[in-house]
Amino acid sequence: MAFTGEATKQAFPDIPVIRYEGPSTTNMLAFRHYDPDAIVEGRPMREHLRFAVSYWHTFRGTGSDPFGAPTMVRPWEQGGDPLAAAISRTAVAFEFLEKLGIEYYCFHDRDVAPEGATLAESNNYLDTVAAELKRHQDRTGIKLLWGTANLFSHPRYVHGAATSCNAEVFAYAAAQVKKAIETTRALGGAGYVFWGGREGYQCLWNTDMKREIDHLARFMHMAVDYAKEIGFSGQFYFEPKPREPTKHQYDYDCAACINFLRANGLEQYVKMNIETNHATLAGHEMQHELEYAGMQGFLGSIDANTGDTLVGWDTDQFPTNIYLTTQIMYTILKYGGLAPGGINFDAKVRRESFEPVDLFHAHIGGMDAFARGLKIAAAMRADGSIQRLLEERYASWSAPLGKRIESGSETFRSLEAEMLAKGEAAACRSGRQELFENLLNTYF
Ligand code: XLS
Ligand code: NI
Ligand code: NI
Repeated sequence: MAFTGEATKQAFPDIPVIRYEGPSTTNMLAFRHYDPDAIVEGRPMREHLRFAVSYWHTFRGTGSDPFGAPTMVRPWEQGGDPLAAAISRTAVAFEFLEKLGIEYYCFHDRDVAPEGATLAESNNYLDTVAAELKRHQDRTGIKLLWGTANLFSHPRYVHGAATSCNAEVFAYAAAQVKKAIETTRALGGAGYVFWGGREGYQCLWNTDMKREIDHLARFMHMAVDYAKEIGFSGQFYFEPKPREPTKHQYDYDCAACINFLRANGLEQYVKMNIETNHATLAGHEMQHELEYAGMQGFLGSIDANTGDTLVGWDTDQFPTNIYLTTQIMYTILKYGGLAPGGINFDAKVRRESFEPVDLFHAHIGGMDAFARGLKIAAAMRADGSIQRLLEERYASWSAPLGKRIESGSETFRSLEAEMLAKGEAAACRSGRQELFENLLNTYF
C-alpha cells in the first residue's frame, strides 16, 4: 500500500511508510517478519492476519490512569470545537494506517464522533464524521473490520445499558446501537461487536440477575432483527470480559457467552470476539478461549493484546510474546482462519510511551510478533510432529472399542461386560508434557 498523503500537513512527518526489510535489518521502523504478500499455507500473510487498528486506544487514548493525568503528546490535538477536531483526526488516523500498511480499523461510535447534547445531535455528529471516514476509505482502500457502540462512558450507563434497571436507559442504548449498526453498514463494515462494558453487577443483593440477562438477550435479538431489516450482512460478535469495570460481567468468558447465545437462540447469528487480556482476567489462557470457541464453530475475531503478569488490570498492552502469538496462530490455522474477522490491536501504548513514534513501534512489534507466530505455526503444521504425538496419545479411541463408544454403539451394560471380562483397563501411558513443550521450542 502506498501512502497517498492527502493531508497537507502530515501528523507524522518524520515517519516513512513502514516496509518489510527482513530479519537482518537494523531499522526499527521496518518489519522483520510481516511481509504482507509472502505466501504461508497458500495464502498471503495479509489475508491470514487481517490486522486492524483500534481507533479508541490509538487515536483517543490519553494515557490517564486512576492515579494520574493524561500524558500523551499528540500535536494534532489542538482542542477547540470537538466536531472539527474529530474530523481532522480522521486524516491522522488514515495517515497512520497507510504508513503501516494496515488495511482495517475498528471504532466505537463515541470515539470517532463526540457525544452531543441530545441523541439527535449525537447522531448528526456521527453522520458527519462517518462521511469523512467513508471518504478516506474510498481514497485509500482501507476498510472497517467492525464497529461498536460505547455503552459505558456516559453517566446514563451507570447501571449498565441493556442490563440497566432503568428501562429508558435500555431504550436509549437500543437507539444508540441502531445508529451504530447503520453507520457500520454505511461504511461497509465486515462486523459488529457487542461488548457492553457495564453489563454485570457490583452487588448481587440489588440485582435481579435473571431479568438482566433476559434483557441482554432481548437486546441482541433486536439488533439481529434490525440488521436483517436494513440488510446489514456483517458478522455479529460477542466479546467476553469477566470483570472490570463491574466485579462480575455476564459475558465472563467464551463458555458463559456461548451458553448465553445458545440458551437464547442467538447461536446462528453471533460468534466470539476473543481478547487475550480478557481471557487471562477470566483465569484462562488465550489458547484455551480460542480452542473452546473454535471447536464449537464460534471463533470469529480476536482483540490482540496482552496483560502484565504482575498487574491485575486489563492493561491492554501490545503483544510481543512470540510464544503467545504462535499459540494464537496455530489455533486460528487449525480452525480455518478468521475471515471475515481479523486481528484487531485492542491495545494501548503505555502511559510512559507518550510520543507519536511509540504508536508506530507498538504496532510494528505487534504485527511482527503475529507474523512470526504465523510462520512458526505453519512450520509446526507442515512438519506435523506435535499433531502425530497428539494422535498417538488418543490412539485407543481409533481402536475398535474407542470407535464403538464414539459412534454410540456401546452402553453402560456392554462396557461393564467388557471390563468384567478384562478385569482391569489397559495401562495408561505418559502424557509427555515436557516432550510436547520441548518439541514446540524446536520451531522457534
Ligand atoms: C474493553 C473492550 C473493548 C471492546 C470493544 O475492555 O476490549 O475495547 O473491544 O468495545
Ligand atoms: Ni476488546
Ligand atoms: Ni481489554
